[in-house]
Amino acid sequence: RSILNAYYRFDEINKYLDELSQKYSKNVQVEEVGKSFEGRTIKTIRISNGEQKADKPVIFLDAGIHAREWAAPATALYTIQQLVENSTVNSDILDNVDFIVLPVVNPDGYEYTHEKERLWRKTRSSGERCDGVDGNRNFDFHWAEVGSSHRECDEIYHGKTAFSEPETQIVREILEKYENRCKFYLTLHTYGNYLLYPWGYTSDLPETVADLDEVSQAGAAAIRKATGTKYQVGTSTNVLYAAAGGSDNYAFAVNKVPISITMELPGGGTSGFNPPPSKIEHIVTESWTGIRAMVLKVIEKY
Ligand code: 0X9
Ligand code: ZN
Repeated sequence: RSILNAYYRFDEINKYLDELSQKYSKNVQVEEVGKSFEGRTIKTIRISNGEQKADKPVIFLDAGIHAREWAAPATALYTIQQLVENSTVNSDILDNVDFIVLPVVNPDGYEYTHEKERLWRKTRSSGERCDGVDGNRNFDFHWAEVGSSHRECDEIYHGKTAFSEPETQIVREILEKYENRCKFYLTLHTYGNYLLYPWGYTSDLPETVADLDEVSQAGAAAIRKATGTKYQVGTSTNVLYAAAGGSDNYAFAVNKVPISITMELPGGGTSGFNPPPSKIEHIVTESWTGIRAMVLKVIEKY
């Protein structure tokens, strides 16, 4: 079992992070950032080149806010592995920025998709009639507006209040902690091969659309060149649909992260959300090519 041929369970993921931090203690720090609704310990991993510079720019990558989107945590793990174990090749990145990775935002949901219901999307917080909140509708920016639901049984239920979920509070806290330092927030989802940037609640374009587009296009071009896979690039609203309360728009608008992108990885399997394990290696290596290109473009620009 390896990160290239299996979808790790949440405990295995945490163990993997801890092992890396022991083996590469100079470059890797694992931090407990809070607990999920069901009490699972949520960890981030910070990857640097070992120099302790308090004001170095930061890139924040997260995955797995939607439980069933298994290729997303797998890609986060591959990103971690490349940055840590292939650090010579990636010194062009780590000489310039520190990486913070939160590989599974929603571990309760993730484990639930392994144990009970493969296509569960939401968190696992208790409701009156139905459980769970769509984490990517729970952020406090245009919360409860377009493309989200006030009905707790719906897949896109935005929650009783903004940040009702401990898991989205954790993402908010990380964004706050690295405010000003964070130049790039990338959130991994599946599926459909999209690189999406704000806005996600209106078809209007942000003022800095040219910067967002330049970084996203760099990612799409690198992937196209490497494997031929095509990604569609544009604002969430204009290329996918309008949906308010997402983490990407919150980071961009509230924490002023200049580049904030949702990457919708390739689909596979019967539902689109379950590419067989044999496909993991192709998906994660291809995706890393795009992530690397976007990161280098951000470094060049900021
Ligand atoms: O609907 C979502 O949350 C994302 N798509 S998914 O199929 N993975 O559920 C897209 C989110 C794009 N960003 C915003 N609308 N803010
Ligand atoms: Zn998603």
